[in-house]
Amino acid sequence: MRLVVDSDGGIDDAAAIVWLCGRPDVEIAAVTAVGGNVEVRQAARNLRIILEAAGRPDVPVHIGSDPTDPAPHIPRPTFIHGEDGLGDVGLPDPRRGADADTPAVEVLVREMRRGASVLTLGPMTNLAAAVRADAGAARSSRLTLMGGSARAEGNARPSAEANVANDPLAAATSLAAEWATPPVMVGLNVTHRATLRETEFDSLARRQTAAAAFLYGPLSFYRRNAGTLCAEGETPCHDLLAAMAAVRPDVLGVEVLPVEVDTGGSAAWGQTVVDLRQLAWRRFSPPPRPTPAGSGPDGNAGGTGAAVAVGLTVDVDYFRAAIRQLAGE
Ligand SMILES: [Ca+2]
Repeated sequence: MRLVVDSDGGIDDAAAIVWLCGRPDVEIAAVTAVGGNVEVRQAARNLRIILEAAGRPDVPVHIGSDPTDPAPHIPRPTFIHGEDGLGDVGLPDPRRGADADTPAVEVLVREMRRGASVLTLGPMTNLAAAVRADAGAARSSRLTLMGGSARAEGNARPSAEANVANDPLAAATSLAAEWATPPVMVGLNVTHRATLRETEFDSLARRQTAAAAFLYGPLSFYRRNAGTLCAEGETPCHDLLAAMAAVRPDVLGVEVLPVEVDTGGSAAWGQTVVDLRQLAWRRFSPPPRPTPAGSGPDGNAGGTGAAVAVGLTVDVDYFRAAIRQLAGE
């Protein structure tokens, strides 16, 4: 498959991109940088470092934007990704001097038109700009995103995941676009279950492969604080699971459900509101459906969000085995 990866250059982004570079069935057409964990230029620098470490310095990195739409204030997550976005382990500058000239949005539109799939691993600012620039481009493309949650849980805010919380309007715009198939949402409800344990860290620590040697330092930094919302002793690697879902759809069990993003200024600002009621209603024929949004007798919305393939279950064994394989086991 041909893929454009839009990333904010963090530690789990690094794991995702290194894994993708090792897949013979994936052609990475381009990587586009977005601001999120770090400012966009630092994200682009990190992405060049990651691609060089993965043996793919030829993949172009295109600069996009930092989020600009109204969003809740979220401090930079330096306690998760470090000051430099890659765990402050002293990685040398990339050997390749500059980023590619073409802006990220132009590349996204071009590649979507050509039928490439899109994988977003950061705020969806670049993608929303691409959708606004060319509303028809998404029709030829498929989207997998790391973001949101099927349930009201968050990491950047009580009920908002960081990528969506950093630019809720961009997420809403991107999900509502007309894609070839419903976008695949890889949210915290699945990424908090597909985790690295002591066993996977032990595999990486042996540094038997270039991938393990590169990822072990940053992931060890990440491990200190990234797993506070997971089971004890477990560390998520959100973007890696999203990358796997883009290439190996059966790693997730999905249901197509209406999803709306809270783009207002409320306590739930940045939450992905997934209408899980539909799962229960599907047992009935015909399913009971409230009247359109907000007008039902109980005042509840009718589930009028974008149709999204929401990841609800995850093949945790495949995820962990893939990490150990990356580490040469
Ligand atoms: Ca990311």
